[in-house]
Amino acid sequence: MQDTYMMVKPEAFAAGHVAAILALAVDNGFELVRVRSLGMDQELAEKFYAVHRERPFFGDLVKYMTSGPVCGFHLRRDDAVSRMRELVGATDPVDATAGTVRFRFGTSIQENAVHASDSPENAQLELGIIFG
Ligand code: 3AN
Repeated sequence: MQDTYMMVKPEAFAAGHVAAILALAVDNGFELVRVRSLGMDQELAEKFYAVHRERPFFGDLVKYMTSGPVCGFHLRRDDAVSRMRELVGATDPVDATAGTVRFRFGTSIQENAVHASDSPENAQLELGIIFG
């Protein structure tokens, strides 16, 4: 069993997609371990996305992630990190395969519905940041 972190981003939260996204995860064999809804402040968003600090979109990303509530899920299954990345789909929703979360709910490369950990190490870091 492996743990991962998935987070519904502000535009998908505001559009009412939290329950549908969680249902997709559960239907794909993920067990819900913990859930937390929160509003990220600038300090938390910068810490969460610290790996992207040097990217040109960092400022916009932090502004976006602090624009409204998000909902974080601690999820578990075998091979959870890769399975969740498959379920979430490509970063840009226009490149995402039909049936993926971003295909269904993403609206742009930045407002792409959800975050999902990209490695088991980052999953542990992110779970620590959000759930303590
Ligand atoms: P992913 O979320 O698919 O792992 P990353 O880690 O490259 O993608 O990017 C983290 C987040 O930064 C994305 N989920 C998206 O919100 C935003 N992002 C990535 N690339 C861009 C871009 N070119 N322009 C604006 N925002 C971006």
